[in-house]
Amino acid sequence: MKLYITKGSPYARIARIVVLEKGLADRVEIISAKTRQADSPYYSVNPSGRVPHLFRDDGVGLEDSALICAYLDSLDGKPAFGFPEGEQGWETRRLEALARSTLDGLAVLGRETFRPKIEQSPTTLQHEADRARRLMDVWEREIENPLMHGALNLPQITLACALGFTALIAEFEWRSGHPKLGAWFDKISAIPSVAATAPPVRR
Ligand SMILES: N[C@@H](CCC(=O)N[C@@H](CS)C(=O)NCC(=O)O)C(=O)O
Repeated sequence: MKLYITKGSPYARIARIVVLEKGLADRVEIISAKTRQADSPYYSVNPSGRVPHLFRDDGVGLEDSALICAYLDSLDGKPAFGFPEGEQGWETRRLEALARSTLDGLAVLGRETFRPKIEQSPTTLQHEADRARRLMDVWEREIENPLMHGALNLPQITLACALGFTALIAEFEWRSGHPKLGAWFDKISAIPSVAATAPPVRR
């Protein structure tokens, strides 16, 4: 299988963590794609131009981190990153959706800050920074949920990738006022699959 990524993409990082956690590193070739570039050869692999994209052994291409993770997780017949039945399952889904919402907002904020200053929208920057700050306050409470601790799951991976992505956004600082979230992030960042996929530091 081939997994197309960029080193800085938090969505691709979610899939890369699952590759490592499921012991699939020998079966999945990681390929760096050129995204957001006119006429990139990557568009012939994935016309949407987005990462992650998984090319399965049977030639079928899958887009979207959640779908790719579900597929990779299913391969050994022992899914570890699905959603349990009942109340626990709804709680896991709720946290995963909240983490994904946080990531979606930070992805927009990051994308805006990476543009040349002259092209940046102050309105978008303000809107997304405000959203992200509100969500950091929510997570400072939610991080005490038992599901955010213990066996690694999709809410934890998604939130780790969202917070990890902020290392690329110089303008956004979230640690002050969020000591529990900061401590949680430091701990999860030390897990080998999370540490091995950290985004490159932006200079
Ligand atoms: N919902 C998708 C989002 C993927 C996504 O937005 N990826 C970004 C990188 S973080 C991308 O490939 N952007 C390239 C582009 O917009 O052309 C997922 O979960 O995989």
